[in-house]
Amino acid sequence: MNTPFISAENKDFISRCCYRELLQQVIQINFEEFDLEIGYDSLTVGDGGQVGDSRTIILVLTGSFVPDLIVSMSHQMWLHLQSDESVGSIGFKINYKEIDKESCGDPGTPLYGFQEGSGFLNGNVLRFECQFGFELIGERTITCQNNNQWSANIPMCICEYLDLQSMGEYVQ
Ligand SMILES: [Ca+2]
Repeated sequence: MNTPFISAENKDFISRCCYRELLQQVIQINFEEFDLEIGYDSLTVGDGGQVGDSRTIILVLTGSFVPDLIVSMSHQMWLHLQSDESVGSIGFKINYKEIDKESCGDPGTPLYGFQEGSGFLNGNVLRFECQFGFELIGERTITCQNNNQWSANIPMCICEYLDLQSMGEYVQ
């Protein structure tokens, strides 16, 4: 692991501009709630200090399907909410935290499931299993990509009985 060299003369410069980079932290946001009018209202998430800079856009989100979490590559992140003039949206609720650089963060564990893996760093792979009686829907393994995003959302564990019923295949 590389530790940045700090001399007496560059210490002041660092304390003014870059100490977060030295701490090697990036920003992770999690969505607790998200529901925007699909196609008309959107939330743009960007990486860096320049709000709206199209070169730094990570994702544009609309509707109700969102990633489990989004992680920046730098120590700054911007969010830009846009709505049209008609039809309201519930909106969104997020929380954020600082995590180590070159990490995708902990995406969590599915309800009624397990998470196995070596960590959350770039290149690490997580594997998911469901408890007995629950079926895994989605990706069984996900990879922490070099852009600090997981390759997919975590899967869901669905009760097999409920799943069959919801698909209209329940046999009495
Ligand atoms: Ca709207």
